[in-house]
Amino acid sequence: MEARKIVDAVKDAVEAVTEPTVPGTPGSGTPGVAEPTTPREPLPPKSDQGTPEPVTPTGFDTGAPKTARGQQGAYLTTAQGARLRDTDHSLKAGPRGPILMQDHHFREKITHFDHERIPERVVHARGTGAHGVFTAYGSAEAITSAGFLKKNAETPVFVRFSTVLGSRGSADTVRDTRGFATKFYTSEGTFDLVANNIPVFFIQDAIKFPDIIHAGKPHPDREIPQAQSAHDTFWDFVSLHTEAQHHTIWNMSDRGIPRSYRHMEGFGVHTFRMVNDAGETVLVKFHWKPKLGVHSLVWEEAQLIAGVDPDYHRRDLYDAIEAGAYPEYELGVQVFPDTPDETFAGIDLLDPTKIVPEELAEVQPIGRLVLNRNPTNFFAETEQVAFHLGHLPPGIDVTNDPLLQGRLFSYVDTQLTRLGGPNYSHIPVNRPHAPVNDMLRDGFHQQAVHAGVAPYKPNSLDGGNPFETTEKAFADLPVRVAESTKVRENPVSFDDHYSQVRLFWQSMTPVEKEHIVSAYTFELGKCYEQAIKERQLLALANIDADLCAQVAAGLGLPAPAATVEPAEVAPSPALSQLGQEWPADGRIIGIVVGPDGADGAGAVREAILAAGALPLIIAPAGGKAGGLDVQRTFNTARSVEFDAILIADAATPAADAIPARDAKAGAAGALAVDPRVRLLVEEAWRHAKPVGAWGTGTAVLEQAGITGTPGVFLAESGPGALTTLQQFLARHRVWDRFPATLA
Ligand code: HDD
Repeated sequence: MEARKIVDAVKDAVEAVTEPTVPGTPGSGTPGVAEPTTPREPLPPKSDQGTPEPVTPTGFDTGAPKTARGQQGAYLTTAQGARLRDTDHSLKAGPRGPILMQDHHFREKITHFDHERIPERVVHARGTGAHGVFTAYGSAEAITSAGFLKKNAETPVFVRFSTVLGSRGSADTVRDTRGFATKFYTSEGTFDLVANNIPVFFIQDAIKFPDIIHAGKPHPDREIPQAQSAHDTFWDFVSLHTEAQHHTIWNMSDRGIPRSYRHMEGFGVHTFRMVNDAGETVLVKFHWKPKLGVHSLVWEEAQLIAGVDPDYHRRDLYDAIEAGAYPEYELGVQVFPDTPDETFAGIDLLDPTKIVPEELAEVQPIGRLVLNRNPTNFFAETEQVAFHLGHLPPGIDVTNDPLLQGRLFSYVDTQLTRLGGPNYSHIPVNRPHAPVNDMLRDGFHQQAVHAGVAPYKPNSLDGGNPFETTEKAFADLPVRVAESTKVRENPVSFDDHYSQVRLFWQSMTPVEKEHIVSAYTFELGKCYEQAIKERQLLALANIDADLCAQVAAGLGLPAPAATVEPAEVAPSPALSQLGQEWPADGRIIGIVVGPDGADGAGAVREAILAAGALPLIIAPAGGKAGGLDVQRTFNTARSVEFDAILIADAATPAADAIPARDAKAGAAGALAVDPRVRLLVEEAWRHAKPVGAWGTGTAVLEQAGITGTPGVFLAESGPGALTTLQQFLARHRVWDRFPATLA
């Protein structure tokens, strides 16, 4: 009896709060703009929203509509095109009854949703992509027959940038290698240049790839840490497997935390072979050089961004393209004679843990890439794009680099799981722009309606089609393969694991060296196993005694003696990121104003825009500040978003807006500075960014105690501040401020 009462009471209460309402109608409780009730013309489908066109060997048109899967028409339909009256309620046996099995719309909707996810990439899972155009200079015509490298040839491309270790949802700014994979849709077949922002690799033989990746990925028991190399298994592996030391020092340098994908070099890593129309061959290494120069974050900044804006690099690329600040890169090659020993200046060109310093072989520009279009749909394009080193047009071929050889297997293999079968080249983003006439048939997700009856050769039934040809065809070069016996061995030249690591270290400026020492100290400091730290210190001793001593001091451990005689190396200045000046295009400058704006802020904003950089007005609240549109408020702004800060107004807050813990801000009688503005300035200063002020803004610099330090300037007016600022931005950071900071 008691239980019955409780049930009734609950029922009454539930009925009281479930008065039926119509969404979007007055009184329905739906805030803001109501859902439109009459259909409008939808936006026209974008060019790449169609289904893949039917591919047939003979050009047979199946008559299928070309845009069958683009969003079309005003009315909702099932997957079969039947219009629907209601997609908000399942079909039930009465309003309170169970769902009926016959609800085909419910089952279609939920089943499709249940299968929306595909496996993330086993490495490089986190990434972002863009479309662009590659224009050849013609300078490579003498060394390759590839049509897309002929003078002024324009080739559409898709690029995907990525980190390596993290999962799909991990942060962008972690310390890691970055992928830089480019698909050139050439008229002679697709060419994929699957590159990284580091010119060497951890391993010399592809058979070790699962080992290095298992070591770098999170620990298998706890699945932590995410997207990090600062843990025991990574350092366990690289300290034992010392050929990884070269790649590792690049990761520990500022290259491991790029400022953006627009500020990053790319390297094909391996040596490739090019062949010209006369059949002559050369060996080449590919380099991408960013127009904006190579710049990096500082470590504390990278860590903060990972929390404040984990999509930082993805957002940067997307916003830059939307704003018309198209990222640009120049493609270059180092060219070497194709000699039987495949070495250059004593460097084994088949060893992917070695570079050829640019001072020994100049990088010769062969074309320019402009990224000018964001994907329409992230999943369709960026997630489904599939790269493969074996996608080679006539004129470019592989070498026997054992890492490259293994990659030739892995990239096709991995797509079979990731994209669910062998027909991934039918996915729009993967479709070649060259005519396809293969004899591959059937399989999961087949999109082509192949005509003909004889997908085999030789045949007579299809008139002997398709025919082989020597004209513009890929040729397997008659490269000599040494007569040898089967072995599981590397060439002896691969045994030198330290001399080029030393070369890298010795090519760094003092600031860059300081950052490398901090990075090693941080990462090893996160390891638990004493033996691993000691073993890595031994590897550092074999690289450079000074490097080892500094890291050992940071860890509080003795510096071991080297076990390998240090090599004599000639530093390569091209490896340093410092010492040059670069355009300030697309750099982001925060201008702090008060609630009523600030004198000169509007003029300086215009001048920044005219200089090709991006000004963002930061004010106490959103909306307008003295006629200026406010883009960031004191609540939403954080220093890491900006390359420089200008304070036009001390932005004096109302007394009660200052949190109690900051009540001591400023000396007695001084302007009260909003603590968030002070934090903005202090962080920017710590990260060696230029900071300037005029008017009452100068009070902020004084209260932060940074007046008179390098890169901190007081200007008479807004335009005056910009002139000074540009000089600092050209060098990216105020390097003189290091190493006084611990960034
Ligand atoms: Fe790899 C993806 C770059 C060695 C196996 N790799 C992948 C991507 C890049 C690279 C940029 C992401 C492509 C995308 O955006 O879809 N990988 C490199 C470079 C290497 C390298 C520059 C050394 C010079 N990779 C390497 C080895 C193996 C693989 C030695 C295996 C033996 N890589 C793969 C893979 C991935 C991949 C498992 C994962 C997703 C994919 O291929 O499509 O096949």
